[in-house]
Amino acid sequence: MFPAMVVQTSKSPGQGDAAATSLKIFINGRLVDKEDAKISVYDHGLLYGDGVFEGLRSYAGRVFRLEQHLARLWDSAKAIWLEIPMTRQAMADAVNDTLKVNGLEDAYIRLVVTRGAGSLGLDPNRTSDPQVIIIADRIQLYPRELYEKGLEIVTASTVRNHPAALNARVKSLNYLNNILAKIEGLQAGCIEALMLNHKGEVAECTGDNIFLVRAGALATPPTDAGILEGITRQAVIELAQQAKIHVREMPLTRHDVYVADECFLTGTAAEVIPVVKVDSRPIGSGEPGPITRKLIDRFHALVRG
Ligand code: PXG
Repeated sequence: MFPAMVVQTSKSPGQGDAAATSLKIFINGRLVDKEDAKISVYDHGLLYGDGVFEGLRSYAGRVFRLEQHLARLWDSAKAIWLEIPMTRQAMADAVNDTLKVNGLEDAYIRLVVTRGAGSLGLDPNRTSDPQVIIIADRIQLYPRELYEKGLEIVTASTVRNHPAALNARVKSLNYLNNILAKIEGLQAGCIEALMLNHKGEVAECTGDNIFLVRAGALATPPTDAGILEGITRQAVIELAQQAKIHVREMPLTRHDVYVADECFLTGTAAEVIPVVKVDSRPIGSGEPGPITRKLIDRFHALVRG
């Protein structure tokens, strides 16, 4: 367990008032200046991507679905035999304290738990002191016009991790699978890319879940398609059900995407964003559709209401 939280201010000479206003980062129970927020180069999070993380948002100072994000973080950690050295309640308090000390209301929050520093070998038993890091910073949203005009995406040739290799439900520090697909998207001029699973079915995008609309109903790949069970995905499923829109979690193919009436993505950073073109094919009318717009409005009301 960590000692009571202390706020440390950089003592570096010459920083003057800037140090006092510097962003504070939580590391292992301490809030330190961004410049002083450092971990070992022997940390297995760096050496092997051995660790887990979460990305959260706060709206008007309130963290959206904090308990669900913490539950997913603890599940991810359990799946990789990593014990988080603090309680969930202490983590929740630390998240709120980190927001408050930085005076942030609308923020993006990154939680990171690494395996800790060890020897230059894979053996996790030869590590000590898992590092718990909380970064709260201003949010970098996708350009506003994309929410009105919609995104164009492409299918990446990089297949989503086989669930028996590294299950996509684990939000691990090894995101190379997604990054390789993201690079493919960027090279095609798209900020997101669609990933298929090892069976060739639609899985998800590199950092967002995918939904289709067909004949007035929603469809999204099921958990066992090898996807991260997005918190935003779950919120949108609930909003759709409240709006009496039928939702089916079912295996989907690229064909289903191409012939959908509407398509949108969900994620903590993106919220709900329309997709209007996939692999150069216009989806539906080629403009954000009415069900997508309705769910965007309902999502805004949920998080900001
Ligand atoms: N799929 C994947 C692979 C993700 O990483 C989502 C779906 C959406 O899940 P949530 O719970 O956010 O609705 C994610 C999460 C970032 C960033 O910094 C965002 C994610 C992951 C990593 C980094 O923008 N999205």
